[in-house]
Amino acid sequence: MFTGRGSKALALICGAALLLGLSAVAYASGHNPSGEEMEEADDNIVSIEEGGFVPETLRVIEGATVTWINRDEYGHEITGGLPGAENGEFASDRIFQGERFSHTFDETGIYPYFCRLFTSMTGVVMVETAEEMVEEY
Ligand SMILES: [Cu+2]
Repeated sequence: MFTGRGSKALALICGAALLLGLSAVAYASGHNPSGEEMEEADDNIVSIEEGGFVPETLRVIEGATVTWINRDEYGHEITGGLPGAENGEFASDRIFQGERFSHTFDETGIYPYFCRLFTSMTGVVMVETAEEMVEEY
């Protein structure tokens, strides 16, 4: 909604910038605050709040199911890939306030995603082996 179809080139540039910044972001947000919200103690949750994904970068172990919960007042559509370059890895229908969407990541890798409705909304799921997860601590 913020980025029209005509802004494809800009979106691609933003996508490239996203990839470049990816590793830095990943390390910066590798530790999720936990324990404060007992209701959602599961680590494999991305909250949609105020037009953004929280956390923007989520690290999970291969085989994990990630669930996005829409705590925003607007509907959103989770879409694998970068804005302007959907990759078909996963895609939700429109999820409205209070609804959720889940996807299971069976293979390790870096999975960028964005919101098809508000393409400035981007996030990343990093799927790692148990060994890789341990190495960071
Ligand atoms: Cu959205």
